[in-house]
Amino acid sequence: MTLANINYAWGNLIVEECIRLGVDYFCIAPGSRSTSLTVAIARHKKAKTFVHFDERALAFHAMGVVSATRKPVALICTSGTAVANFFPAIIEASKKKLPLIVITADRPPELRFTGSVQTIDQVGIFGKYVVWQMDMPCPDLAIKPEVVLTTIDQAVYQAVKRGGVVHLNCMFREPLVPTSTSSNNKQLSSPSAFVGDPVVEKYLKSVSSWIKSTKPYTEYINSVDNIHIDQAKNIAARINNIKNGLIVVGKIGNENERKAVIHLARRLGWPIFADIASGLRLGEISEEVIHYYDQLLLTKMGKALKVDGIIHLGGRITSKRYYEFAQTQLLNEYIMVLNHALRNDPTHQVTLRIESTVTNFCDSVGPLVKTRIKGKHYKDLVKANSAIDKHITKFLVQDSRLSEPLTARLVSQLIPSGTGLFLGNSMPIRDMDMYADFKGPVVLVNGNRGASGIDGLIASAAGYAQGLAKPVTLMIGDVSALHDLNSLAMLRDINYPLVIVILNNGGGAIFSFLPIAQHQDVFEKFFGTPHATTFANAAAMFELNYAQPQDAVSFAKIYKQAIQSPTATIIEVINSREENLKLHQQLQSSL
Ligand SMILES: Cc1ncc(C[n+]2csc(CCOP(=O)(O)OP(=O)(O)O)c2C)c(N)n1
Repeated sequence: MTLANINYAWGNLIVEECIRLGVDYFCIAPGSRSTSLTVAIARHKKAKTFVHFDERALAFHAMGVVSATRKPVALICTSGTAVANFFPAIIEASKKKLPLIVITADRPPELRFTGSVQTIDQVGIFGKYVVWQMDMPCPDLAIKPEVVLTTIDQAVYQAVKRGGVVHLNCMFREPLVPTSTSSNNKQLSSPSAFVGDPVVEKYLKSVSSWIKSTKPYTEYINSVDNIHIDQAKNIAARINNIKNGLIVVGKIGNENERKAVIHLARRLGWPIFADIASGLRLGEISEEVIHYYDQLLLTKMGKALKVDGIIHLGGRITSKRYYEFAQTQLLNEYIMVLNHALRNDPTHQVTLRIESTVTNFCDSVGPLVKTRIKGKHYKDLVKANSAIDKHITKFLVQDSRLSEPLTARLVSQLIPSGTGLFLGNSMPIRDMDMYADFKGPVVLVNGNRGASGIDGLIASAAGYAQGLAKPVTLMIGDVSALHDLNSLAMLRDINYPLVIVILNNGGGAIFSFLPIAQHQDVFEKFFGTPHATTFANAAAMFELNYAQPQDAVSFAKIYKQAIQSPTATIIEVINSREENLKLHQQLQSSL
């Protein structure tokens, strides 16, 4: 009966986290599918409950409570038309901008659209009347308990911050009634709430420090304009408790933000892992920046690296290895600063989420953190960073081919300072992230990393050039270039030249790095998607300059001309996917 207890564990996680966030008034309508939630609420000593059989009236009651207390209230019902009965009050709450946390139970996916009893399509049912919603999966041992906690934290933050209704649609698979010995336990806010079933106990081990504490898993601070001095002191104290810290920087705004980050890192004596989109990678030669952190994480030293706290400033990180590294660390804090409210935490590790600009954060908190001398892990990283730089230079120069890593490195060296660099998905941004020469000029880096699509990249880069009012270099894969071929027509109408460096390896090179590449019966046709297309005729059709350099010297010559030309240019660099894979592997194993 472990499944019932996993359902119940999720019920307890949801309820306990709601209560820690101040959502302690639960309006419940009776029903079976919501059993895990109802029982968890009923047995929680801090939960205030109000039960009523008519969901329509219950929802209006909940809204009335919120309008009086201005505190969010939770509203719970079973699956089916019960959910629809919440709608009138949700509309009213949304018009009044009242924070309401609607949690509806639902059937598992195998029972949806099957004619199963009491099953309707509940996903997105409240449409534009909710400010945030999520369809939660069925409780499952394969899904970490942290996922449940960060979801509740995000839901309550969205409801309060944006003033409105959030909808969590929670699927539960039978059996629904818990059998764990905790069923008689009335002290559900204590760690003993989660004991009784050895499988569940093991499952909850990763959140044991959350269970022992009384705080929410991810605390949110909304300080867009100004961090209050008390909050700043509190944040600084948490940072001061970190012994071996690391700063990680994703996409950030401008030069001021970059300076503020370096300043903070110097004060803390911590290294910076800087993403290619951070603006701290190209032309930034501060010792704090570990440009080759991705490569470094491949080495023995990188694998042995241990930190107990991370400050993550700005957007997501391109390197997959970084996230793998973060998940192996025993972190006491993962502090994330980002200028919007949305969860940006794919590993579910963030303990403190500050909605603020990076400059505001660094200026308010920076002066309050204690100044430290650089630790040993820092000095080792700096040394390794410069060793990797030398190694990459040597490795790429000795190779006579115009490979994709070498092309990325050449672009990072040759691109004129202050112009734009737009990086396509999937290998171009990775090549630049791994092999760019940080000693090159400072440029403005961008890419479509929100959803990481391979569509619209030429059009986006053209728009970026127009918006920046500067020339832009676009590095793009061949499949992505084919995908957006008709956007070449746009290049006649923009005022600033675009240099499109197409890394043509005759298909999708990224897939050669994935385990599916071992399945030769399906790989080429369905993943590699080979083609023999080259782009000379496309350039001719759209009246663009075109060149196909064969080596580094001719690439440099052509690129320098292209970036000065008023007409857009396609520079096509031909490689094979097999050789590209081999080269990456050789380079990485040589480290
Ligand atoms: C619109 C869209 N369709 C499909 C994908 C899945 N996808 C990711 S990378 C890739 C292949 C890209 O090939 P290419 O542009 O040649 O770049 P390379 O992998 O060779 O660097 C595909 C199809 C996607 N990200 N976006």
